[in-house]
Amino acid sequence: MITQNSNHANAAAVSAPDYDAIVIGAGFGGIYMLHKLRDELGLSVKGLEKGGGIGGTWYFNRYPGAKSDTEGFVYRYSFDKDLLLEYDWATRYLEQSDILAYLNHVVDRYDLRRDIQLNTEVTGAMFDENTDLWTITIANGEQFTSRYVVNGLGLLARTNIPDIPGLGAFSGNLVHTNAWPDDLDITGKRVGVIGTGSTGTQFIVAAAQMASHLTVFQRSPQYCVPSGNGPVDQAEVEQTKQNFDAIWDQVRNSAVAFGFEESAIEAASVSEEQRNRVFQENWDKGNGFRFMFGTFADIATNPDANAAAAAFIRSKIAEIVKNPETARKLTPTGLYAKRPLCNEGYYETFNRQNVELVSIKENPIEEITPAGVRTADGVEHQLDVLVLATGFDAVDGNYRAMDLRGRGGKHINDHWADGPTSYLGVTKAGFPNMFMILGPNSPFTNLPPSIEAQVEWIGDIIGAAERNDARTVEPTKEAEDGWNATCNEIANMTLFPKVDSWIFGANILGKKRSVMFYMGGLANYRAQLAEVKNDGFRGFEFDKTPEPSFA
Ligand code: FAD
Ligand code: NA7
Repeated sequence: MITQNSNHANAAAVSAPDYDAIVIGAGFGGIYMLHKLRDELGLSVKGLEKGGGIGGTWYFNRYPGAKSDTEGFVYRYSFDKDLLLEYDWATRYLEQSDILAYLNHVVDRYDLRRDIQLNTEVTGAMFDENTDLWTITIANGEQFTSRYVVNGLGLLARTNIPDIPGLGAFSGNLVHTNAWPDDLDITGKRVGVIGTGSTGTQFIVAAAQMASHLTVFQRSPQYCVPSGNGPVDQAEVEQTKQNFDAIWDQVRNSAVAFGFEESAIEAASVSEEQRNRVFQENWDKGNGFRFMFGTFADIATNPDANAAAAAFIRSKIAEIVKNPETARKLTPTGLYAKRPLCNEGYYETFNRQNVELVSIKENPIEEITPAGVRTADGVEHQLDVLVLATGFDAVDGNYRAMDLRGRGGKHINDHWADGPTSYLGVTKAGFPNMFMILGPNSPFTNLPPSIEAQVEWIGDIIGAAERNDARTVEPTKEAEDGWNATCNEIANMTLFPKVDSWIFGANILGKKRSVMFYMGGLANYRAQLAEVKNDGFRGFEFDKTPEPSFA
């Protein structure tokens, strides 16, 4: 609803802003946002990116084995049919280098590079209530002003370095997977890895084939299913391209947006034999999200259905892993309710002679020494390279790292003392003209389709503000509270909150556990966005007080 806000500050003469909009981050989100605002809305836009290249996740995560675990045909943009049709793929899953090349292609195709400033970390963003402008401060102290700011900071982009005694003492190469140096070759080296999440499991499979010896320091065992990766021939690529309209229609109207039909059948509605047949079929097809959401409708919500899926995976571990003690350590016992993983031969990797598994729950790491890792049993595991696959301060990590202040100079940390919140995952009360791509309580899906939904909606609301000469647009606190209540309610209907993982911020020491995703699925999310827009942007206030006279 467009309203007059009588509390507006004065209409003093101020300098014209440097840009209409500043977009922070040049990953999937920031790239499309820049294109949308500059080329479709005609705004002057500056992109600021911390990294030395574009690509976000796919610029930084260059560890051996890094790839998408969404199938390649839906791990891409769909907003431009020509772009969709002109870019091929050769494997079922895209390697990091493929995705980085694709994103560079997109940036060049729309001539975006000239408006992206690389090697530029934003350290502060402050809203000035007198001018209704944002002041963006970068690491060298330089400042830019803009009317709008869009944060495409990434939800898995703030590195989590664990606090392990002696970490700084290691004399070999210590590296986090999110900052893998191009010149680090682990071939023939003694490698240790801490962490067995999505990243760690990918790395382990690849590194085992390169390292002379690989020591895996596992805190929690993982449920992992095959990915079914392999080559895709050109005929299949062409056929998929011909079906793109239907494919993207299905993706946008699905829950997890992974390009397969989600099951509508409850696990208990079929016999145990039928259930295991369905699990086996999906195990053979491959893909973690398919196994969790394509087998039965209630794996993520019903403890019995979940237990059946977990038992099936456990039986596979027992079948695959030859050493019973290694199999025992690798076997999870709890709920199957972290982000579902898939890989090419994860459990098989532990049958290799050069791979050793250390369960650090049973035999904790005492300290990192110059030569390697010393565990409680007194063994010093000698290493040339120690890899931290310890994940991310997910979702709000990069927001809190900035000096981000909205109305009244109030810091984002003060707004988010009880955990990060938003309205619709894209806006925040008290932060006028500020938008977020994959902000807190955004959909839990294959992410490019959710990113597209958000970028397009942010474009719509900025377009509405521009057409109505609104100087500011921001959500009400009530609207934000309502959205967060919805997200809490939906998350609590699932089993995910019952397990510690980054999805709820449980992986970071001292971080308050909270709901950080909308788990109602992409179709419902898109419907919510459309409804809010069609209802005159319900829950938003547009401030139309007169413009200051720009000097
Ligand atoms: P990012 O790609 O994270 O980009 C954010 C950018 O913002 C970064 O370049 C960062 O440097 C920049 N930035 C942050 N703060 C600042 C600042 N203060 N100043 C300047 N720049 C800043 N998702 C899937 O859907 N499917 C997958 O298979 C999948 N696989 C993944 C595998 C790995 C190893 C990782 C880490 C993530 C994976 N993801 C996957 C999630 C992935 O992050 C998203 O799919 C997508 O790439 C996010 O794009 P983005 O633009 O939102 O964020
Ligand atoms: P995750 O999924 O958070 O995994 C991190 C792993 O590191 C996990 O196995 C953790 O064990 C382990 N970890 C974290 N801190 C420690 C310490 N202090 N000591 C030992 N082990 C530790 O991050 P990923 O990068 O794998 O994946 C994140 C997302 O990125 C993923 O879902 C994809 O979307 C891409 P834990 O399980 O907490 O016991």
